[in-house]
Amino acid sequence: MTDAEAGGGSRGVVQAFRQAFEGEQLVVVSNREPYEHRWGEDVGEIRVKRPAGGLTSALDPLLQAVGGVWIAWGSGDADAAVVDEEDRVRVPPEEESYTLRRIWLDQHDVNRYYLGFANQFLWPLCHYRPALTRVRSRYWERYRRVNRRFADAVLDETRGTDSVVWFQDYHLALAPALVRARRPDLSLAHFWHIPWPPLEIFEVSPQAEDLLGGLLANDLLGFQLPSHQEHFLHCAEALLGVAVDRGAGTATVDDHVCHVRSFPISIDIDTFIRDATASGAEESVDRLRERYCPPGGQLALGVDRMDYSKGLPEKLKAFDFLWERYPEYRGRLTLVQVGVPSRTDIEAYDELTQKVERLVWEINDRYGTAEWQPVHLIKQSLPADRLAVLYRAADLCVVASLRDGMNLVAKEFVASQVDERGVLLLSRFAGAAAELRHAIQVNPYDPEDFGRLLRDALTMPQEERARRIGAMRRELRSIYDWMAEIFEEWGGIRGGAPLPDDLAAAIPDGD
Ligand code: GDG
Repeated sequence: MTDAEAGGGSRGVVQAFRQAFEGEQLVVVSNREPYEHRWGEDVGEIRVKRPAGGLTSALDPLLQAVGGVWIAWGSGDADAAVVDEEDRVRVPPEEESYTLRRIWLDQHDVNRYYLGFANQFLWPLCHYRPALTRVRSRYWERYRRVNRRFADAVLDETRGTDSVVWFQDYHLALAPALVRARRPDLSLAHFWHIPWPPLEIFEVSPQAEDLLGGLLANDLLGFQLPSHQEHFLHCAEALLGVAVDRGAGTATVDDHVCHVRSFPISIDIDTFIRDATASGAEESVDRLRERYCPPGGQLALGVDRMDYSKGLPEKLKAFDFLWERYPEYRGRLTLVQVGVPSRTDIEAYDELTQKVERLVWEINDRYGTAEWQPVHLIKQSLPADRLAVLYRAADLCVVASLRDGMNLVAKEFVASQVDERGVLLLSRFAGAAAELRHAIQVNPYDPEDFGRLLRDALTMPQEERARRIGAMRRELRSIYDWMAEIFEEWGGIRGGAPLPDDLAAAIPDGD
């Protein structure tokens, strides 16, 4: 990729979609919605909050171009005020081009389906942390019920139409089977954004069979990496006894074939380059470096949700080791760590935040001086354009995930490094490590080696920095390539046989 080439990415996706599914309605199903309506400060004023995440903002232009329906949780406080009697609203507000169908969650749903089963069971399990899972029958019961609600909305929105349905992520593992049981003619695909763990971890799940059955109802099931794909096939084979063909990447239950593939997700490269080079960006880079970077020194950057999968304490311990073992970096290297608060109602996240704050305080107390503060912890979400400038300004970007499906931060840093002088230190346990081969790979569990690799990065000559980051920038693929690839694959295998009775029966009824 070159800066000039990056552009108009969504056009190719629209084409890929039309080629695969001409004349069919696209239905996207995700937990989070692309537009949120919120009450403003003036009486009766309603504001629209725009797509925030990378995937949401990449899918939105596709839906705008091809029309269709997006089904998601109506999480905004004014969402209910703008929908029609079918819970639908046309979006985007200024140029209505597709339908957003909202699902309502009450406080119990949020606590048990979202914070409970999805984020205190599936999330830790899929990040290889079974000890952090919390098994509660009320979580599971509500997860089933909410999945049933999403499935019912899909059935509503596809009635009398030829549609293809694309589910996103771990919140919706049961919905595909619930849909297929009633509409075997629909073509279903699902992308699982987080890792799929090995059998020895997944089998901890009391609901292993139901979860597998739910996902096997898809025609196409996508994971980030071949290893996640293999783990899933192994689980399906061992726990459900389904016929698996590894060469073909399929799991067959009677006459239904689920194609299991890997599609490493990426970012909208164009947007990051645009923000990193916008007018005033260079001045912002200078200001940021002046503020955080000691004169003649270097600036290290971390950007993570405050999540135990991201290895924040491990990262801090590696910096601690560096400043302790190589005192010449005291006063010459500053770490700016953006730690966006996340899932704050969950105890494990609260504990992590406290641990990170304590470590930062200790490090700053140990090495800080009147003129220099070693670590700046920014506990808030920054505007996206500011993030791109920060990526551009950094000498090092450090990703220490203990386990990560992909890690988009690593790719965003690479894209935003338009001056090609930054070094990426990337955990070997992040999915992105498979593609970003020119990063310095680190093992976050080994703080001493990690610390030494930080020092290697700090002493790396500019020529080598440019060679590494330049190679990664050229190889970086965009999220639009990822989507186009999924549509091509999906179009190639489309068609659906009825879900076998035993698999349909394995899925418990919701309400
Ligand atoms: C899951 C999987 C997979 C962070 N701080 C700010 C901000 N961010 C944005 C980043 C990036 C996103 O959040 C984080 O994405 P990651 O990929 O790093 O991690 P998860 O949130 O855990 O995502 C992961 C991903 O799904 C996609 O499939 O890669 O493995 O865990 O885009 O830029 N954005 C803004 N301000 C911030 O302060 N605007």
